[in-house]
Formats: sequence, C-alpha cells, structure tokens
Amino acid sequence: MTAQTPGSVWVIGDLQGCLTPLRALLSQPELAQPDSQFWFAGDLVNRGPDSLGTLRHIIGLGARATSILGNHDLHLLAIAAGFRAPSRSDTLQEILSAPDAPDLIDWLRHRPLLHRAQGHIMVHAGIHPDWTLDQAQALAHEVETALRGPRWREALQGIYGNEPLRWHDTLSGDLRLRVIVNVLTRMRMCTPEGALNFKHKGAPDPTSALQPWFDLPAAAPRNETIVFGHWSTLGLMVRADAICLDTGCVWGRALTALRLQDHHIVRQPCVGGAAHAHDVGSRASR
Ligand SMILES: [Mn+2]
Repeated sequence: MTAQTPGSVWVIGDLQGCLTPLRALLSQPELAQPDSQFWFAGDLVNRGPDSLGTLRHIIGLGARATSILGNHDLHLLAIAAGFRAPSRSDTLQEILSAPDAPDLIDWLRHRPLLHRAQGHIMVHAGIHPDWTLDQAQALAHEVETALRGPRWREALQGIYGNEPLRWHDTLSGDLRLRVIVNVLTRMRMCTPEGALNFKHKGAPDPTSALQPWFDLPAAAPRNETIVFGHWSTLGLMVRADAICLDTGCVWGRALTALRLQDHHIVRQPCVGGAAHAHDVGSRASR
C-alpha cells in the first residue's frame, strides 16, 4: 500500500502502561493522520512503567479511540472496588492515588468488552467456538450492563473465579457472567470439548491435547475476523478468521498496529518496558 487510506482504523495490541512506545507508534507517519481512528485491544494498564499516563493519553484521544476491557483492566477495577489486593508485580498504585482516580475508574468501567464494526470483532482474549458472533455481542453486553450499573462492585466480585470451565446457555447469575468474562478476557487454550484451561499460558503446543480457542471448529459459520490480544507468547498472528496483536511490548518486544482496511502492519519496538524484562515468559496476571 502506498497511499494512506482516508479514515484508517488502526487496531493496537496490549499496551500495559507502555506510554513511550504508544506515543512513538501514534507518531509514525502512517498513523499520525488527522482522520485516523484507533482501537485498543484491552490491557491498557499494569506491569509497564506508566499506566496512569497511558490511561490519560487514551482518554485524551476522545472519540478517535475505542478501547475494550482486558483482564488487567478488570483487575484494576477490582482493586478500586476494594475486594482484591494488588499483587507484587502490579504497577497500578499511581492510578489509584491520582487526584482524578474516581473519574479514571468510572471511564474504565464504562468500556465495552467487545467492539464490532467493518467486518471485524475485537475482544481482548477470544470468542468461544460455541457462540455465534451475535451471541458473543449479546453476552458481552450483559457484563457491560452490570459493570455500568450502581452495583458494579458486587457484580465484579461475583465475576472473579475460574469455575465453571464450560459454557452452558442455561448458566445464570454470577456464574454466567464469570464464564462470559473468562472467555472474553482470559481464554487461550481449550479442551477439544471447549472447556477453558487457565494453566497453559505459553505458545500453543501442538503435542498437547489442548487447542487454541481459534482452532476449535466454530458451531456456526463466521464471516467476520476476530481481532484479539492477551497472548504475548502466541505473538503476531494474522489469519483471515483471527488476528492476534499482543506482541509483548511490556516484555521488551514490540507494540503492533494493524490497519483494519487492508491488514497492513506497523511495528514499534518497545524499549520502555524493558525494566520489566525479568518477567519475560512468566505468567500473565490471573
Ligand atoms: Mn490480558
């Protein structure tokens, strides 16, 4: 592609507080167009050097930015809600101590879990193979409604937990929302029957009985491309049906943007996150 498409939409992978690489990426000539739009695949904050600045920067993009919730963003909400304690590797205190913390938390809990436009569906982790895309959108909305309501703290508390590992249409209450959130924000590998597995966090292992969620046969045909992050050990993957954009910026690798219109890729090396490079290959939160 030689010419910049007017009104390009750029989907950007997990930031995790990497503000310096984000600024550098947005300054690259292809992205720095006045009519560019930006989609962020969740995990805006945590583990990186400047979660507060990253959050404020994205809020400052106003209507040009669309962000969805990732597991680290929900973790921040859970700490702000008072029922989870920060872990040693968290870098969220600067947000919680900020004078505008209530506004930042309110902004965050009003973000969607799924964004669908122009033949693409963006989620942080994935969409369960048993779900149609319409169903995924409706299920995400159930959680969004709970998080936006006055009892959002209680709703979020009920969402925390690994069980049940299997989705059933008949699930209700906390357990229903929990599986929806776990699929949309934490899923990587599944059993062939579609049960979630939270232990395998590395790259897909062809010798394992577990399979990446996007390789399980979908119950209904899908004509849209699912764009996701969350899986830095998978890294950049661009297929017609599924695109992963988590290229491990916080682990000292790179930030990746993909232009929705033609799947053109722009990379920004991430040096700012190298302070946390000792965590390379270690567990992601939750
Ligand atoms: Mn994540």
